[in-house]
Amino acid sequence: MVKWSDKERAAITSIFAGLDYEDIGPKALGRCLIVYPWTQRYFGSFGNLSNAAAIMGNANLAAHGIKVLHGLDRALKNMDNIKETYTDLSILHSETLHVDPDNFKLLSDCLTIVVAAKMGNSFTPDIQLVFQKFLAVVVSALGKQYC
Ligand code: HEG
Repeated sequence: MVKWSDKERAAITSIFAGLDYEDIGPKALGRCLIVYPWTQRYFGSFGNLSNAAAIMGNANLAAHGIKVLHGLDRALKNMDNIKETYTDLSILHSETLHVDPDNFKLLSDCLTIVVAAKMGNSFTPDIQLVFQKFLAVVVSALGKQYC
């Protein structure tokens, strides 16, 4: 099981407390679809994704980006039990949505970049370390029900 020090818990809580979900969520998901265009295939019903501007201006995608970020709240509130917390969401992505689990890591990298850009100098290496550790546990948990 993953261990979290008090310092790591405090850092994660403080990073998320400072995030504007409505800004960061759409930017992270939009960036993922632009940088890794094959991830667009899961959002065929969302409307126009024909170029970068269309992706960043797509309201359905923006709403979904916010939803995904709120999905991370579950991990935040259950840091000692992240794998079990995501059992249902992992099954949904695997069995219903057929999302290739490699894409979780790609989205988490885009999220890291967007958060880093937003936090600027406050995104120190120590903060990056704990943020990426948190996302790595989430990515692993979301991939756990694939077999
Ligand atoms: Mg997923 C639905 C969270 C990565 C494609 N995603 C959802 C939902 C949540 C969520 C909370 C709503 C579930 C529900 O309706 O019960 N997603 C989530 C997280 C992460 C992630 C936390 C990774 C950090 N998702 C992800 C990736 C893709 C993807 C990488 C595809 C590239 N998600 C996806 C799709 C849906 C969801 C297609 C259904 C969207 C819809 O039709 O409304």
